[in-house]
Amino acid sequence: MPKDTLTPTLPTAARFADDIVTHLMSSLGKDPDHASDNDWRVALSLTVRDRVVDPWFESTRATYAAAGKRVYYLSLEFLIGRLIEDVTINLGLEKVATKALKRLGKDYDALVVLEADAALGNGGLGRLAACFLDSLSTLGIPAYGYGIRYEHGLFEQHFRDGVQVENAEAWLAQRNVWEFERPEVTYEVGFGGHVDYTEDGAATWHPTDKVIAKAYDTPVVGWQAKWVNTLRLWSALPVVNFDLDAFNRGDHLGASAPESFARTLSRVLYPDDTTDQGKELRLKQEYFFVAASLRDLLRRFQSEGYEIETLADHVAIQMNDTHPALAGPELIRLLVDEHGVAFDAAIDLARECLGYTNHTLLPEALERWSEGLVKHLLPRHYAIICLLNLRSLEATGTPILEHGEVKMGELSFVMAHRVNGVSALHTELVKELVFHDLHAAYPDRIVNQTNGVTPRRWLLSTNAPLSTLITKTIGDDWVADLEQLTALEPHVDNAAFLRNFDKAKRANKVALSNWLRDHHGAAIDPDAMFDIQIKRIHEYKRQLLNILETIALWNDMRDTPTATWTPRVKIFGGKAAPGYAMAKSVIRLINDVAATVNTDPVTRDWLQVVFPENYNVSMAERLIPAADLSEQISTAGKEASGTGNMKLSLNGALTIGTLDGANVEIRDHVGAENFYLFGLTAEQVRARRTQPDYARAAIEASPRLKRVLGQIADGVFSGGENRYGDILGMLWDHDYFLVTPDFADYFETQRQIDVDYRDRKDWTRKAALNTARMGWFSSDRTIAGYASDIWGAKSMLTN
Ligand code: 26Q
Repeated sequence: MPKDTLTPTLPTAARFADDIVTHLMSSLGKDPDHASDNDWRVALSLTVRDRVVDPWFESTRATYAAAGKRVYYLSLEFLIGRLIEDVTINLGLEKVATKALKRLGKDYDALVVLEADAALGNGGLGRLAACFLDSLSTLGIPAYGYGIRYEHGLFEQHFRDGVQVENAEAWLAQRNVWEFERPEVTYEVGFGGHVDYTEDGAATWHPTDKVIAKAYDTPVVGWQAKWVNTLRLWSALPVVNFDLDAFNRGDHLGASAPESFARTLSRVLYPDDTTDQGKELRLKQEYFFVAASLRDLLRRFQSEGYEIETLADHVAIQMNDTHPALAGPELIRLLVDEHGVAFDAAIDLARECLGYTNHTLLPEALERWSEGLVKHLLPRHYAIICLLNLRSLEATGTPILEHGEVKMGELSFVMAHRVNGVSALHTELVKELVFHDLHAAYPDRIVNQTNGVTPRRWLLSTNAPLSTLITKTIGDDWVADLEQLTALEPHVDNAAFLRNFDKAKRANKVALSNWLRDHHGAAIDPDAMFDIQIKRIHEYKRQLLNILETIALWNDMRDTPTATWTPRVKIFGGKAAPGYAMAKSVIRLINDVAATVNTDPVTRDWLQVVFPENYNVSMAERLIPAADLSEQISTAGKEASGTGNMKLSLNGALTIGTLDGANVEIRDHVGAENFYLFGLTAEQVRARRTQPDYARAAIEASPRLKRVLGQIADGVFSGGENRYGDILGMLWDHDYFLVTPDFADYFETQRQIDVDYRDRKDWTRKAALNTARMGWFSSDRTIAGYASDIWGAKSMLTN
């Protein structure tokens, strides 16, 4: 059992500074007189990293000694962002590092921002995986994250004349100091070929194409380094590096062909694009990382000498959406073909090990792969899936194979002993809409685990002014026990506390204003309301509703400039999938509106629209602490949970939102009077869709909205050009996501917010109550729920 001695004793600043210089010289080969800031950043990171290895080894030893259960979180995405501040703060080294660098004439804050984001994810699902790793370590649950070490993370977004253009991201262009290459941990992964069956039915798969998976480990440090887990990412390598025969024949390019073929597998993260599914390389990536991860965890299991029948006592595997769904068939294959387990016993054993988390209600987003492709690439798995399909038809009447496709949701469902939704509402809708028949057959399988966010990153490390105030007020136990924030509640009627809360928010707004000025050329007033919508650009998330309301507000301001207007800055952040034309149109419209509105002499002191390019985790860390208003305005029934909604409310933003995803539970926790609700409910949305011409009716009923649509058509924001026929056609004709029916209520609610924001004291009180009541949304609570209800995993920490 690890002891508190794990918590390393802090070095002095002098000692720490010496260590940094030593690393600069010995590890980087740089003379301090000629080192760049980036060199200093690497030296600092290595010095911090030195203090991770002891508790890391200690955790690994304790896990082997305890013979308990390990959790394996399989995810194609880990949206980590930067690690340096996270690791430093968890080790308690922030003050020491800052002082040490000061002695060396360097600024900690200026150095840490030089680390490239690890953008190995698209959005919520990937960031959730990163928060979960943090909480698994903080709770001391032995766990591994398994994924792909993409050479290129999510594309970089630029705006060219307001239009999104994409560039390849290249985080590994700089040295990744947090990973350890494991050249000795490699597995062969096969594709294609054929299957031989013996007379007694035993199968042998003979794949034709093979690649090597090589492990890279990143330590995941929990709070106060009491526990450290591992994120193991796989990189693809060729089995033969180089075709010497081809080279000797004079075919110099062909000699490198095996190399480039294999490396393609871990080359790039696929952008979440529902319009562009079924890419063969994506399926190969899914199998590649599942195969390597399962082989690795089975090797670890066997090294401890257990009987294969006890696998589920030692191993819990969580599938993050259907992306790792091949884990079911692959585990069955390994159990049957390599460990001699009988087929039906193997299904049951695999199911005991596996859990599946669903993250979407959009039918078009549920993964399906053509049977032909699966059969061609993975003939043995295809045969297993066919058997699972028969079993499922017998037991439930629900097929896994349909219309020539493998339905990955159904496959995941039948292969998991628990299927979970990510908010209370989402879980009910999953039961009703996504897996109706399977749920009827297995009524206990679907459970809810509402998402959460790690307070270490999303409050402690990114919001120093507020964290300091909280700790001064209630002590610092909240960092690993977020529900202690309720102790703030009595203080919300204390004028001095409210002043300090407001000061913290104001400091964050000033910092953001300065950053937006320096990096995005935006001039904004820190005393204006900061109204923020940050998330992937998608029709169901309705950035369009927000920008239409912005135009309507601008019109009202110009119509009545003598009225009292509450100054607002509308801030947008987010990327559209490269192939998602409608989402890209919305981006262009927002940028066009910004260009028109921001320079209007009548309104520019009251209304600004800012859309900084390339929204990512590091940008979120700047925006979230500075928000007054959080936009969570998805069409009810479409956002599975949301997690940005939690981060913003935790940091003292009020929410304007629909009854969707976790908004419902956030509102229950913070109180209806501290949350701005508007819009149709999920049930009303479904009813409305059955009414003929509901969009046209809504537009005709709202002169404000009709005027806005007319202005867009007239080219008011596009130099007279009718640029947005796609958006306008969509809104008038079908408006599947009900932007038009929700517009009027949204507009009115925003005007109430204008009024309420002017009562600074009462607004701050509501903001403080949001912070005080959001403790339940810690990912520590979420992970404790998964551990008890799904994994049967225990904490290794005594206190
Ligand atoms: C699928 C096939 C091919 C290529 C890409 C994909 C793909 C990749 C990423 C599909 C979906 C995603 C990501 C989905 C996602 O982030 N969902 C969000 O998950 C969050 C965590 O549970 C929720 O809070 C959000 O509501 C949900 O939208």
